[in-house]
Amino acid sequence: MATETFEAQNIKCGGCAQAIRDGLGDQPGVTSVEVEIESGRVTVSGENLDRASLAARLAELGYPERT
Ligand SMILES: [Cu+2]
Repeated sequence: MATETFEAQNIKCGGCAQAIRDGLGDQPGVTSVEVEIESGRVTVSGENLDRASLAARLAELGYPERT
């Protein structure tokens, strides 16, 4: 089991967290997604995770990584 952590922008509420759980949860290898609303931290767990494509998906959902 591996994890990838992202510091994302624009996470404001439970709806955002749910959109991220849904939007990343169906990506290849992903088994769980945790979202901390206050910090904007997103932790993805799974096998053979592709960090770049997860980051791209997060951005596509409207929550790009902080630069
Ligand atoms: Cu929201």
